[in-house]
Amino acid sequence: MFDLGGYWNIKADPEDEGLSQSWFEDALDGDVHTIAIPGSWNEQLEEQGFKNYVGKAWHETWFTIPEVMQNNHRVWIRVGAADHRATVWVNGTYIGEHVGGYVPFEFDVTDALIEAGEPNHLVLCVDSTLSMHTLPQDVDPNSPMYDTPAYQRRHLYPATRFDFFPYGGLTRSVNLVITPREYISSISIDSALEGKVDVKVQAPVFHKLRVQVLDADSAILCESESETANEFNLKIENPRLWSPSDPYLYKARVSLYVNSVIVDEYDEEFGIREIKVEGGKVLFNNEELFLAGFGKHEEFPIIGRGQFRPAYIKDHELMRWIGANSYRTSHYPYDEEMMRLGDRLGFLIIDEVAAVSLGFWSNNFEDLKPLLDTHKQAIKELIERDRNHPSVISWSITNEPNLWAEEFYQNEAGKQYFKELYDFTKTLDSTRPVISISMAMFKEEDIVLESCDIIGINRYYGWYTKPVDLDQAAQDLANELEATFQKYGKPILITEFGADTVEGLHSTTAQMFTEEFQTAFTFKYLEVMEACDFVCGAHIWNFADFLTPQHFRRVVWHKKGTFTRDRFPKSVAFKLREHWNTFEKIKDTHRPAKPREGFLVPDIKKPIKKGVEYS
Ligand code: GCB
Repeated sequence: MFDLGGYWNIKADPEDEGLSQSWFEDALDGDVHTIAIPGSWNEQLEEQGFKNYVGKAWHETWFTIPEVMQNNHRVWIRVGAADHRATVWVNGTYIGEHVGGYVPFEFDVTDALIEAGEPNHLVLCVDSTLSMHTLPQDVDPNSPMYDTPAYQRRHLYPATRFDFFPYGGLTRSVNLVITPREYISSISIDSALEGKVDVKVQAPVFHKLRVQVLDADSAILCESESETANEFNLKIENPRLWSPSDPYLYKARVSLYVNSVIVDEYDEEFGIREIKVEGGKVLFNNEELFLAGFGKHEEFPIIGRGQFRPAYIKDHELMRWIGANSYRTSHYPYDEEMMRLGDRLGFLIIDEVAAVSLGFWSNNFEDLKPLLDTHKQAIKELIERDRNHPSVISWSITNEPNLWAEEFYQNEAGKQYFKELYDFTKTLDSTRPVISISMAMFKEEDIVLESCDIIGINRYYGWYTKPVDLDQAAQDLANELEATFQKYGKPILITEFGADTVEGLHSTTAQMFTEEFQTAFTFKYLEVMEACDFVCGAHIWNFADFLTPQHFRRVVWHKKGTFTRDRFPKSVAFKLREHWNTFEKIKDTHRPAKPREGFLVPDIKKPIKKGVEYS
């Protein structure tokens, strides 16, 4: 695999003329800029007018392949994510199109390559435009509803249906992948606590497949092979379980034979652990689970929603420092490297599709089918990508549908929509609970709560409603939690609660936006929910401040972060650290390895050597 990241060319296409003028044929010309890939175009090229640009932009680079690699191999272009639609050409030949951001896709480009050793021209047209049939959706500018005075006050710039910045571009790595002519195309692994390991392999052509299970030291524990089957049932004796405190990973080594020779081989890591919902509780390896952590965003200064490996490590380290054991990939799938880190470092992840503030436009279920198809496809692609990660404990299939309070929601069509989605998810993966997340409007009556195993609720009593009155907020929250549990008997995760906070603002009285108010708000909520047996966790909104469209209620950034956008702690972080690191509802086995002691963490120092000459 070769990383095609680096400095590419980019040209915006606001008039949508690139296709008709065949911009994919020759090197881009005219208003062409240099852009670092991976990375969103918005902040990098702010001074060139890209800051708020939503639309098409053409990207190009060149790559060469040495002869030994090109001959007798297949060559693929793999794109980690293109937000939100990408069309690909190589040397002027149309290769394919992928719709939907945040997930990877790949194309076989072998037949479009020129002679080995010569530069190939790769062009991707990336379109960040959304619609009512995409995920996420757009606001429908043609709907008369958005012209009413009530909605005029909700308009955002750039216009979005959601509260995060609409970055566009090639946000994750673009790779050249060289495989043999015959190759393994996918591996999926299911395991159970007693050591059962089921591996399913896809390969377009094979004469024999072999699967071996290896421990972390690469010793072979068991194996199986077949000339006809592609499903293997293996067993590990006395398995070492995966948990946050001991994130132990096995490997499935899959070998593909053609004419008795191994032509392709792949190692896929997995962990043995179980997550289930029983009697209003979530059990992890048969112990009651309490999730402490955050809703996050995948975004950073300058790089936008671009792959940023050091920040991925830093974020996990900050979560370890604060005593969190989990997070949600709000409001879209994150870089798959985050899941890999979660596997290694022992974090529990709720994996979300980009179905944020879903809006329906009809009371007739049939009319909603195009959106439902997109939604199912997004769930399918997410599960295909992430199902082998032990860190992924649940699929989040929607966040706050009907946030925009459109009139078509609380009805039979809506119920059927979510029921189909839930059933569909379960057919793809029955081993993980499904979570659906509601907003406050219909409380326990919200139709989305019927179709899930874990109820997620985002609540802002004391902030968006009845601001400042935290005692009232506590009462409202307690009442709603009780009523919701009575109605469904399902565990409830508070997936969001929080207060916008400007670091450095202080007050001696209850004053929104100050650090003291954020702390008071957070701990009032924790007090209420931690007293309820059926609440399986608290995810604070948000881990860090993030960029959002412009609106009078946001001062450039969304400020509900526990950390600033550049990852410095606000005062609430220290109190949370004290609380979560000692909170008895979080079992020791459900905590990632402890951070270093103390507040002033000593640096790692080299011992001073005596007698060494000073230079
Ligand atoms: C929510 C949304 C989240 C927002 C948050 C807020 O419920 O899920 O995307 O950022 O509220 O603070 O308004």
